[in-house]
Amino acid sequence: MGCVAFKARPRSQSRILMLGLDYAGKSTLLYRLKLNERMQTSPTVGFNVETMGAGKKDSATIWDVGGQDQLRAHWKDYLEGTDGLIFVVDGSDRTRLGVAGKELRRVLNHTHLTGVPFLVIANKQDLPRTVALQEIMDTLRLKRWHDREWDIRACSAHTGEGIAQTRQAVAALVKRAQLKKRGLGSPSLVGTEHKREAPAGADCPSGNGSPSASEIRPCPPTATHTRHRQCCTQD
Ligand SMILES: Nc1nc2c(ncn2[C@@H]2O[C@H](COP(=O)(O)OP(=O)(O)O)[C@@H](O)[C@H]2O)c(=O)[nH]1
Ligand SMILES: [Mg+2]
Repeated sequence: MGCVAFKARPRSQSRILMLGLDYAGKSTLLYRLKLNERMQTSPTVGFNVETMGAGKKDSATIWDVGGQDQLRAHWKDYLEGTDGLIFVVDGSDRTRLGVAGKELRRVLNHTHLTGVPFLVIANKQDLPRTVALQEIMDTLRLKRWHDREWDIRACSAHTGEGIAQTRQAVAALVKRAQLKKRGLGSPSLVGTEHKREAPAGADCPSGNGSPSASEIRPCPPTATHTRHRQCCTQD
Protein backbone atom coordinates (compact mmCIF):
# COMPACT_ATOMS: atom_id res chain seq x y z
CA MET A 1 0.00 0.00 0.00
CA GLY A 2 2.93 2.33 0.70
CA CYS A 3 3.74 2.63 -3.00
CA VAL A 4 0.62 4.68 -3.73
CA ALA A 5 2.33 7.86 -2.54
CA PHE A 6 4.79 7.68 -5.42
CA LYS A 7 2.38 7.29 -8.31
CA ALA A 8 3.48 9.58 -11.14
CA ARG A 9 1.35 12.67 -11.76
CA PRO A 10 1.71 15.83 -13.82
CA ARG A 11 3.73 18.49 -12.04
CA SER A 12 0.81 20.86 -11.50
CA GLN A 13 -1.58 18.17 -10.33
CA SER A 14 -2.31 18.19 -6.62
CA ARG A 15 -2.75 15.08 -4.58
CA ILE A 16 -5.76 15.46 -2.32
CA LEU A 17 -6.49 12.83 0.28
CA MET A 18 -10.09 12.19 1.36
CA LEU A 19 -10.36 10.61 4.80
CA GLY A 20 -13.01 10.15 7.45
CA LEU A 21 -14.66 7.37 9.40
CA ASP A 22 -16.42 4.59 7.53
CA TYR A 23 -19.99 5.38 6.59
CA ALA A 24 -19.39 9.16 6.58
CA GLY A 25 -20.24 9.18 2.88
CA LYS A 26 -16.76 9.75 1.36
CA SER A 27 -17.24 7.56 -1.70
CA THR A 28 -20.75 8.86 -2.35
CA LEU A 29 -19.41 12.39 -2.06
CA LEU A 30 -16.45 11.70 -4.35
CA TYR A 31 -18.78 10.59 -7.14
CA ARG A 32 -21.26 13.37 -6.44
CA LEU A 33 -18.42 15.88 -6.81
CA LYS A 34 -17.07 14.22 -9.93
CA LEU A 35 -20.26 13.23 -11.76
CA ASN A 36 -22.95 15.16 -9.91
CA GLU A 37 -24.81 11.90 -9.53
CA ARG A 38 -25.91 9.83 -6.59
CA MET A 39 -24.01 6.56 -6.81
CA GLN A 40 -24.66 3.37 -4.92
CA THR A 41 -21.55 2.52 -2.90
CA SER A 42 -20.26 -0.44 -0.97
CA PRO A 43 -17.74 -0.19 1.87
CA THR A 44 -14.36 0.82 0.44
CA VAL A 45 -11.59 -1.71 0.97
CA GLY A 46 -8.42 0.04 -0.17
CA PHE A 47 -9.16 3.24 -2.07
CA ASN A 48 -10.99 4.95 -4.94
CA VAL A 49 -9.18 7.59 -6.94
CA GLU A 50 -10.62 10.20 -9.28
CA THR A 51 -9.15 13.13 -11.17
CA MET A 52 -10.93 16.47 -10.96
CA GLY A 53 -10.36 19.23 -13.51
CA ALA A 54 -8.25 17.03 -15.78
CA GLY A 55 -6.23 19.10 -18.25
CA LYS A 56 -6.77 22.30 -16.26
CA LYS A 57 -4.13 24.24 -14.38
CA ASP A 58 -5.48 23.36 -10.95
CA SER A 59 -6.30 19.73 -11.46
CA ALA A 60 -6.19 17.22 -8.65
CA THR A 61 -6.35 13.54 -7.97
CA ILE A 62 -8.59 12.77 -5.04
CA TRP A 63 -7.82 9.62 -3.09
CA ASP A 64 -10.78 8.27 -1.14
CA VAL A 65 -9.37 5.80 1.36
CA GLY A 66 -11.40 3.25 3.33
CA GLY A 67 -12.20 4.43 6.85
CA GLN A 68 -13.18 1.26 8.68
CA ASP A 69 -11.53 0.75 12.03
CA GLN A 70 -8.96 -1.80 10.84
CA LEU A 71 -8.21 0.21 7.65
CA ARG A 72 -7.39 3.43 9.51
CA ALA A 73 -4.03 1.97 10.52
CA HIS A 74 -3.14 2.14 6.80
CA TRP A 75 -3.98 5.83 6.38
CA LYS A 76 -0.35 6.67 7.14
CA ASP A 77 0.66 4.83 3.95
CA TYR A 78 -1.23 7.41 1.91
CA LEU A 79 0.05 10.58 3.59
CA GLU A 80 3.37 11.12 1.84
CA GLY A 81 3.12 13.61 -1.01
CA THR A 82 -0.33 14.80 0.07
CA ASP A 83 -0.97 18.45 -0.82
CA GLY A 84 -4.41 18.85 0.76
CA LEU A 85 -6.80 16.90 2.97
CA ILE A 86 -10.57 16.54 2.76
CA PHE A 87 -12.00 15.11 5.97
CA VAL A 88 -15.61 13.94 5.74
CA VAL A 89 -17.84 13.51 8.77
CA ASP A 90 -21.37 12.18 9.02
CA GLY A 91 -23.05 15.39 10.09
CA SER A 92 -25.98 13.47 11.56
CA ASP A 93 -23.91 11.22 13.82
CA ARG A 94 -23.00 13.12 16.99
CA THR A 95 -21.87 9.92 18.73
CA ARG A 96 -18.88 9.39 16.42
CA LEU A 97 -17.70 12.99 16.15
CA GLY A 98 -15.25 12.53 19.03
CA VAL A 99 -13.60 9.55 17.33
CA ALA A 100 -13.57 11.45 14.03
CA GLY A 101 -11.82 14.36 15.76
CA LYS A 102 -9.17 12.05 17.22
CA GLU A 103 -8.48 10.50 13.82
CA LEU A 104 -8.31 13.93 12.18
CA ARG A 105 -5.78 15.17 14.76
CA ARG A 106 -3.75 12.01 14.34
CA VAL A 107 -3.31 12.52 10.59
CA LEU A 108 -2.82 16.29 10.78
CA ASN A 109 -0.07 15.79 13.35
CA HIS A 110 1.82 13.45 11.04
CA THR A 111 5.02 14.97 9.64
CA HIS A 112 3.91 14.34 6.05
CA LEU A 113 0.94 16.63 6.61
CA THR A 114 2.77 19.53 8.24
CA GLY A 115 1.18 22.79 7.10
CA VAL A 116 -1.10 21.00 4.62
CA PRO A 117 -4.43 22.82 4.14
CA PHE A 118 -7.59 20.91 4.91
CA LEU A 119 -11.33 21.01 4.37
CA VAL A 120 -13.89 19.40 6.68
CA ILE A 121 -17.15 18.38 5.03
CA ALA A 122 -20.20 17.70 7.19
CA ASN A 123 -22.16 15.33 4.98
CA LYS A 124 -25.70 13.89 5.25
CA GLN A 125 -27.43 17.20 5.72
CA ASP A 126 -30.66 15.66 4.41
CA LEU A 127 -31.03 13.61 7.59
CA PRO A 128 -32.88 14.87 10.68
CA ARG A 129 -31.03 15.99 13.81
CA THR A 130 -27.85 17.13 12.08
CA VAL A 131 -25.20 18.66 14.31
CA ALA A 132 -24.60 22.42 14.01
CA LEU A 133 -21.39 23.37 12.20
CA GLN A 134 -20.18 25.28 15.23
CA GLU A 135 -20.48 22.16 17.40
CA ILE A 136 -18.62 20.12 14.78
CA MET A 137 -15.86 22.75 14.72
CA ASP A 138 -15.65 22.63 18.53
CA THR A 139 -15.72 18.83 18.80
CA LEU A 140 -13.08 18.45 16.10
CA ARG A 141 -11.11 21.29 17.77
CA LEU A 142 -10.54 22.94 14.41
CA LYS A 143 -9.59 26.35 15.77
CA ARG A 144 -6.35 24.99 17.18
CA TRP A 145 -4.90 24.67 13.66
CA HIS A 146 -3.27 28.07 13.40
CA ASP A 147 -0.42 26.75 11.30
CA ARG A 148 -2.47 26.00 8.22
CA GLU A 149 -5.51 27.07 6.27
CA TRP A 150 -8.71 25.16 6.81
CA ASP A 151 -12.36 25.42 6.00
CA ILE A 152 -15.64 23.63 6.72
CA ARG A 153 -18.69 23.03 4.56
CA ALA A 154 -22.03 21.22 4.93
CA CYS A 155 -23.74 19.24 2.20
CA SER A 156 -25.68 16.15 1.27
CA ALA A 157 -24.08 13.80 -1.21
CA HIS A 158 -27.49 12.15 -1.56
CA THR A 159 -29.64 15.12 -2.48
CA GLY A 160 -26.91 17.40 -3.83
CA GLU A 161 -27.77 20.13 -1.32
CA GLY A 162 -24.72 22.34 -0.71
CA ILE A 163 -22.70 20.52 -3.37
CA ALA A 164 -22.05 23.62 -5.48
CA GLN A 165 -20.49 25.36 -2.47
CA THR A 166 -18.62 22.22 -1.50
CA ARG A 167 -17.22 21.94 -5.01
CA GLN A 168 -16.02 25.55 -4.77
CA ALA A 169 -14.44 24.82 -1.40
CA VAL A 170 -12.64 21.81 -2.89
CA ALA A 171 -11.41 24.02 -5.77
CA ALA A 172 -10.16 26.56 -3.21
CA LEU A 173 -8.41 23.76 -1.30
CA VAL A 174 -6.71 22.62 -4.51
CA LYS A 175 -5.53 26.20 -5.16
CA ARG A 176 -4.14 26.47 -1.62
CA ALA A 177 -2.51 23.07 -2.01
CA GLN A 178 -0.83 24.24 -5.22
CA LEU A 179 0.45 27.40 -3.53
CA LYS A 180 1.75 25.42 -0.57
CA LYS A 181 3.46 22.99 -2.93
CA ARG A 182 5.19 25.88 -4.68
CA GLY A 183 6.18 27.37 -1.33
CA LEU A 184 3.85 30.33 -1.91
CA GLY A 185 1.49 29.82 1.03
CA SER A 186 0.67 32.94 2.97
CA PRO A 187 3.18 33.16 5.84
CA SER A 188 1.00 35.77 7.52
CA LEU A 189 -1.53 33.04 8.29
CA VAL A 190 0.88 31.04 10.39
CA GLY A 191 0.05 31.39 14.07
CA THR A 192 -2.83 33.76 13.47
CA GLU A 193 -6.56 33.36 13.40
CA HIS A 194 -7.03 32.73 9.71
CA LYS A 195 -9.40 34.76 7.62
CA ARG A 196 -9.69 33.87 4.00
CA GLU A 197 -11.56 35.09 1.00
CA ALA A 198 -14.81 33.22 0.53
CA PRO A 199 -14.93 31.33 -2.77
CA ALA A 200 -15.99 33.63 -5.59
CA GLY A 201 -19.56 33.31 -6.81
CA ALA A 202 -20.92 31.41 -3.84
CA ASP A 203 -24.47 32.32 -2.97
CA CYS A 204 -24.32 33.40 0.64
CA PRO A 205 -27.28 35.69 1.41
CA SER A 206 -24.80 38.35 2.45
CA GLY A 207 -23.75 38.50 -1.19
CA ASN A 208 -20.11 37.95 -0.32
CA GLY A 209 -19.76 34.26 -0.97
CA SER A 210 -20.52 31.32 1.26
CA PRO A 211 -19.05 31.67 4.73
CA SER A 212 -15.65 30.30 5.51
CA ALA A 213 -15.14 28.80 8.95
CA SER A 214 -13.97 32.05 10.47
CA GLU A 215 -17.15 33.73 9.29
CA ILE A 216 -19.64 31.30 10.77
CA ARG A 217 -21.35 32.11 14.00
CA PRO A 218 -23.31 29.46 15.87
CA CYS A 219 -26.72 28.70 14.41
CA PRO A 220 -29.70 28.90 16.76
CA PRO A 221 -30.14 25.61 18.61
CA THR A 222 -33.20 24.72 16.56
CA ALA A 223 -31.47 25.29 13.22
CA THR A 224 -29.71 22.45 11.52
CA HIS A 225 -26.38 23.36 10.04
CA THR A 226 -27.70 22.80 6.55
CA ARG A 227 -29.00 26.29 7.10
CA HIS A 228 -25.70 27.72 8.22
CA ARG A 229 -25.67 30.08 5.30
CA GLN A 230 -28.51 31.94 6.95
CA CYS A 231 -26.27 32.43 9.95
CA CYS A 232 -23.18 33.68 8.20
CA THR A 233 -21.71 36.95 9.21
CA GLN A 234 -19.18 39.20 7.62
CA ASP A 235 -18.06 41.01 10.76
N1 LIG B 1 -28.85 10.14 3.99
C1 LIG B 1 -27.65 10.19 3.43
N2 LIG B 1 -26.94 9.07 3.26
C2 LIG B 1 -25.72 9.18 2.66
C3 LIG B 1 -25.17 10.41 2.23
N3 LIG B 1 -23.95 10.17 1.70
C4 LIG B 1 -23.75 8.84 1.78
N4 LIG B 1 -24.82 8.24 2.35
C5 LIG B 1 -25.01 6.80 2.62
O1 LIG B 1 -24.12 6.44 3.67
C6 LIG B 1 -23.64 5.11 3.47
C7 LIG B 1 -22.12 5.13 3.43
O2 LIG B 1 -21.71 5.88 2.29
P1 LIG B 1 -20.26 5.69 1.66
O3 LIG B 1 -20.08 6.73 0.62
O4 LIG B 1 -20.05 4.28 1.25
O5 LIG B 1 -19.37 6.02 2.95
P2 LIG B 1 -17.80 5.87 3.17
O6 LIG B 1 -17.61 4.62 3.97
O7 LIG B 1 -17.41 7.07 3.97
O8 LIG B 1 -17.16 5.84 1.83
C8 LIG B 1 -24.27 4.64 2.14
O9 LIG B 1 -25.42 3.89 2.46
C9 LIG B 1 -24.64 5.93 1.45
O10 LIG B 1 -25.72 5.76 0.54
C10 LIG B 1 -25.97 11.60 2.41
O11 LIG B 1 -25.59 12.73 2.10
N5 LIG B 1 -27.17 11.42 3.03
MG1 LIG C 1 -16.03 4.44 0.83
